Amino acid sequence: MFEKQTKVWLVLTVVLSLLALASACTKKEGGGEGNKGEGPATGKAYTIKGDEGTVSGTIAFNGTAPAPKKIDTSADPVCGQRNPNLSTEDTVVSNGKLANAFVYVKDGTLADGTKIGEYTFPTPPDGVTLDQNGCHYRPHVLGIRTNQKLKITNSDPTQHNIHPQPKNNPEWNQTQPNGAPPIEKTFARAEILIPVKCNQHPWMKAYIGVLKHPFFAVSGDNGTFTIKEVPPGTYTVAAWHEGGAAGTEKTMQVTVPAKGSVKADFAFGEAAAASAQTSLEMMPALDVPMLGRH
Ligand SMILES: [Cu+2]
Repeated sequence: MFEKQTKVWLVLTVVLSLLALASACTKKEGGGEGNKGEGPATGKAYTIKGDEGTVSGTIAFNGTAPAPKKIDTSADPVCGQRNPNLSTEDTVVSNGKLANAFVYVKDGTLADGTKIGEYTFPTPPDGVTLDQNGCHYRPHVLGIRTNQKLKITNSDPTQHNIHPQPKNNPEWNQTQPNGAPPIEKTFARAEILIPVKCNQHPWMKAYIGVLKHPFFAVSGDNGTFTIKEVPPGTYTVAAWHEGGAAGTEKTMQVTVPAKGSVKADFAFGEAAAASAQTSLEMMPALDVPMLGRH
């Protein structure tokens, strides 16, 4: 009787230890591992054919836009001196048009029948700059390619601590005193979108969209965007805007004609809220614990 009980406990202990081990592995790997095979590029190289087209449009904001709020910069008097009118930038609307929406080709098939994800596109040799200027990030939203250089500069007479919080890429944070050289980083995996904060100034916020292809744009102050050199084909175009836990994304199907252009107009705000869909890309990938995974 005693012996049988001991055996049961032994088996239970072993099973529980294995389960604990499995969940520890899962945690260490993070949520985004294995996400759609965003690793090294394996597809065929796309070459410009001269028949590429354009996707352009306007991002509208329906209803009353929230008024920008003045930011309390008392945590760092230098920021107050440098930028006395610093205010929130989460919803920048003028004349009913929304700035800082990230618009990109999410998926689709070229006229030659190849999925967009099967092609590779050369990484631009030039980097993209994210500047800390007046104690906010400029630009507020930016797009970059996988493995393209991100150059972070500090134009302020104070110290910043840039801290991107990705789900599919490694997280890091780095202090950058005034006068320090630019910090250069890359992101190996596509990710929509990486929130960036500053550990020094709690109000500072930026978003970085990382894509394997060059077909993305950010809406300007007049709400318009243009994505050029898009190969003819039928695509899902997505517009992402910050807000809520993981932003809001809207999608639509478009067909880009050879040497032609197509419109993709989106709307955010009140009237559009009902059809809003929360970005799935930003949610942690479902990860089932597996024994002996590594
Ligand atoms: Cu800062």
